Amino acid sequence: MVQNTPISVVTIDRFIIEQEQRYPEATGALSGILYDLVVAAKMIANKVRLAGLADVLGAQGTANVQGEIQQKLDVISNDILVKALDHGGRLCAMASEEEEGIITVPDKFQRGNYVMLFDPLDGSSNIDVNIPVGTIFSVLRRVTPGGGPGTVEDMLQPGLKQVAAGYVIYGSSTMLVYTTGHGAHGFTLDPAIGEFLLSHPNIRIPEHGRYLSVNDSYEKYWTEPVKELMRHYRGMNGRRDAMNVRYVGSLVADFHRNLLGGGLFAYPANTKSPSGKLRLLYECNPLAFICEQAGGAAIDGRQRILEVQPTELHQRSPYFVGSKADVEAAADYLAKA
Ligand code: P6P
Repeated sequence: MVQNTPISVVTIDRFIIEQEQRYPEATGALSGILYDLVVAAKMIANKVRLAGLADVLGAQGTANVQGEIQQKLDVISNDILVKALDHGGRLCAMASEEEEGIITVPDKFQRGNYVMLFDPLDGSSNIDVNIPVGTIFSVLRRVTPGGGPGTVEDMLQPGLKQVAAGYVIYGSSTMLVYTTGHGAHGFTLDPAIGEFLLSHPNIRIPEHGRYLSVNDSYEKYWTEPVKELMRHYRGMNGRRDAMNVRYVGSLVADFHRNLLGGGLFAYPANTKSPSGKLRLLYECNPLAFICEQAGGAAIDGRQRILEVQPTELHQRSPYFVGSKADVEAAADYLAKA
C-alpha cells in the first residue's frame, strides 16, 4: 500500500486507484473524473509556466459573469477544463466562474452521475506579475434523475455533499491538493516526467495559526465585531500573540501557505460587499472541505460554510478559513454582531 512506499515514487494515478480499491462498491467514475482533472492541471500548468513568453498574458477584452475583466489565461484554462472533462461519461454538467450558466455535456457524449464546479484560474489578475494563481474544483453527485443533462439543482447543494474537492497551485512548483473525505493529500508536479508525485500525505493544519491573511484596506467598511476580531489576531487585546500578516491577493496562494504553516484567511462581509467577495460553490466550499479534512475549520461568520444551503450558482459568502482555534475566535467575536 501507499504507506509503505517512499512517497517520491507514488504517482497521483496510483494514489487515486489505491483509494478507490478501498471501496469495493466504487465504480471508478470518481477516479476517472480525477484522472481527467489531472490532465487538465498539467495542461494549465504548462500554459501558466510559459505565460511570460507566449501571447497569453493580459486581458481577453471581455468580462465574465462577475463583471471581472477576463484574462486570456482565464479563458484558456476554462476551455482546457471543459474539454478535458466533458467526454469521459462521468459528468452530467459543469459550472465555472467564467460562465454564467451551467455547462452542459454535449449530446454526443455519455452523461454520468456527477457534476463539477470550478474556478479555472483564481487570482488570474496576478499572472502578469508572476504571483502564484490556482485552479479550484468541487465534485458533487447529481441529485436529479440520471440520464439527462445536469441542472442547476444538481449544483445548488451544501458543501458537505461534496464527494471530492481540491485545488492546483501554480507557484514555485505546481502542486495539486485534494480530498475525497479521507484526508487531504498534496502532490507535486515533477516536470521532468510530467507526473504529480505524492509529496504531502495527510496534511494537518496547525491548531493555532502563524499567519493572518486579510485585506485591511477595507477596514473602514468592516463592522465593529470584525474590527475587534482583527485586533485580536494582531495580539492587541492580550489574548494571543500577534499573527504575521501575509496577504498575496491570490486566494489559493494565501490558503495553501496557511494550510501548511497554520493561519487564517478572512474575507469578511463589509458595507461595500455585504456578502463578501468569494464564491460559495467553487471557492469557499472546496477549500473548506480540504481545510476540515486537514483538521481546520471554515465559517461564513455565523455557521459552518459546508452547511450553507446555496440559492444561486455564483453567490458570494463572507469567509473565515484556516486553523481551528482562529476560526473559533472568529465565531466568538462575530456572534456579537
Ligand atoms: P481583494 C482574486 O481576484 C480573488 O478572487 C482571490 O483570489 C483573492 O483572495 C481575492 O480576490 C482578493 O480580493 O479584494 O483583496 O483584492
